[in-house]
Amino acid sequence: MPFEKSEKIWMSGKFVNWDDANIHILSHVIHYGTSLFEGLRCYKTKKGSACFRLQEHIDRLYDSCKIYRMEIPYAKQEILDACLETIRVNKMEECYVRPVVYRGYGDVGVNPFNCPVEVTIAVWGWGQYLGEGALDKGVSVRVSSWARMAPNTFPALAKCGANYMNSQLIKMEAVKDGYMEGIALDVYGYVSEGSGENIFIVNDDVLCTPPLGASVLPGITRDSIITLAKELGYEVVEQLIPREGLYIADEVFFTGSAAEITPIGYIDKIPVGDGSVGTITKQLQEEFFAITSGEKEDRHGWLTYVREAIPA
Ligand code: PPE
Repeated sequence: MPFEKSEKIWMSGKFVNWDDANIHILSHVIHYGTSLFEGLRCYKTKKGSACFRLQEHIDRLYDSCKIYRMEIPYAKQEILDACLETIRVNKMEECYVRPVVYRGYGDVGVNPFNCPVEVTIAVWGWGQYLGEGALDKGVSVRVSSWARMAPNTFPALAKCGANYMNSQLIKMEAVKDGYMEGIALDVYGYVSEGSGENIFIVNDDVLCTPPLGASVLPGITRDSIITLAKELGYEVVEQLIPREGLYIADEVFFTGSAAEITPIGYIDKIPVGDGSVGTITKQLQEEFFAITSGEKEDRHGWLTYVREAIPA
């Protein structure tokens, strides 16, 4: 999935040119994976550009940092405003927003406490995360031979850069084998999540997604889909899913800020249903995009306008 550069990146309070947004090679983050980050989308709506669930993403960023004993040297509102300002400065109508908090240059060795906590925010144009056409046609995936991290090792509730070494193993294996993505199981063999997405299965009109204890990121899109599905009258359960449950589900789909609602057509070459996009998946996709595009009322207050919302 190609991306489109923007002009300026916010680095610790200042805008610098995209090509000059550098850090010291001895920054703690380079050696030990000390970064906590977020990713969210800003959508073009009829009332102007708006970020989807910006507040919740910033809240999760602070939670991730709390787990790793990192104090962000800015108030939440300052980071939130800086995200909006970065979109405005880059004149983006629609983009992906990536705030990152990391330990910079100060000391060597594992102990992070003498390395400063730095914050940066970049925005770029990003198309469909799992390939052109993924949202309409669905993707073919494999169950990974790599497990997601075990409880009490790498905290799954923290969106830490280091966790993405595990994600990379899952992704690389899938790509090398000709799949768009991998589904990881947890260390007990239950379904966990994709390398960068949460997962849902649908059976007899009931949605099921792994609970937070199954080494998943507490996805904000996951939460949005749980809310929307319940509003549409579906039952939603958070339950452990055995691997084989994937093969016999009526529908399976991924959720994520980047992946949005991506249907899964095949798992290990076995068709999900008949391999085409499921009706409930489609219905949830439509509901989700009706809100992100501003076509339907933002009844949950999920949109933060980049500028003043244009009155209807
Ligand atoms: N699990 C993982 C491991 C994950 O990385 C993401 C988001 C999710 C679940 C879904 O969370 P949420 O975005 O809050 O619904 N992955 C981000 C990074 C993707 C990347 O390649 O970078 C994203 O979707 O922005």
